[in-house]
Amino acid sequence: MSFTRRVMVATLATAGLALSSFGALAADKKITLGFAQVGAESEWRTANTKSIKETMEKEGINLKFSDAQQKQENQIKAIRSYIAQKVDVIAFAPVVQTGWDPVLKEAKAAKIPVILTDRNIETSDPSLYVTMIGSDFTEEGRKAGRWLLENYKGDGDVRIVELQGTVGSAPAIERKKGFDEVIKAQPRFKVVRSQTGDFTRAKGKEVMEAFLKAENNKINVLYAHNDDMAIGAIQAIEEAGLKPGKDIIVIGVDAVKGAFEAMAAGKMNVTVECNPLLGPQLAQAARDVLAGKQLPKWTPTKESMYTADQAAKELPNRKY
Ligand code: GZL
Repeated sequence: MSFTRRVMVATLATAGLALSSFGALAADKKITLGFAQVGAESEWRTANTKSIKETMEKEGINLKFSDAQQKQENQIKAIRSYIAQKVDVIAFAPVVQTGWDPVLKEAKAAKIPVILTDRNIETSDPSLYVTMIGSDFTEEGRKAGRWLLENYKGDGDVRIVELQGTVGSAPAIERKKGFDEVIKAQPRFKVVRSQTGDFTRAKGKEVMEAFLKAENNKINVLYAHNDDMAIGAIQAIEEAGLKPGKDIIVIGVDAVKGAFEAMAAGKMNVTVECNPLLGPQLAQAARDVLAGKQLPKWTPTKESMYTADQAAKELPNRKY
């Protein structure tokens, strides 16, 4: 082998060594992830936060965490602080769909990748985030609608009241869309009242009380965009002297423990699962994006649906 060729091979080998040691350094370097959580509004959110915190602890990822009390301005402030702290990756569950472009452009300018968890955003520039790890909320709404059409017992008009999630949030918009899309196939099923309960038990109870008064208790079905609002509404139904799960069919979403307890007590009929245990997928996505891997724009979560007859058996298996 000529001298020149030997020098070239040696140079490449050294460069290769440097690259792999640099690569090795990158792999060993402890990742710092800044997470801006929506709040602590529901059992689902509590389980989501627990999954993220426990996973990052287990995976040796340094987690900076903030709770925005369901306010977008607080999430934006938290993202800005993560940019200033030069974290390796930012993740957040957008409380509402719009208004994120300015702060995400700042993250892009700082060369910090952004991962969405749980909820999606509307943006003019999809390159502002790497992937969204979360559910298909429209399909969750369709599942609720299909269950109702297939299982409702009784003739004539079916008067439905709807407790919507947080105004402007992806789950509220999409769960409504999916449900309406399915029930329009049978016009006797009508949503007579629809209002936000902001995903909380307290608001769910308050709005259900108003629905019962306004409709003079003539309600056949409650469709709640999450179990917490359904559980609050169940209290209102009982205080009105009616039997939840019997006089008024109760449909929820999330499949949290509280829903299984209500179904086992005969007070709720069905819950559509929405998996909050996103920690492992988030840790994997953070590692992948920092290793330069291409990620799909949407990383779907796996989920099912549970009815009252399954509740008692399934309750001990529930992780959240
Ligand atoms: C759904 C999540 C929703 C839950 C609610 O992925 O965004 O927010 O359904 C929670 O319980 O408040």
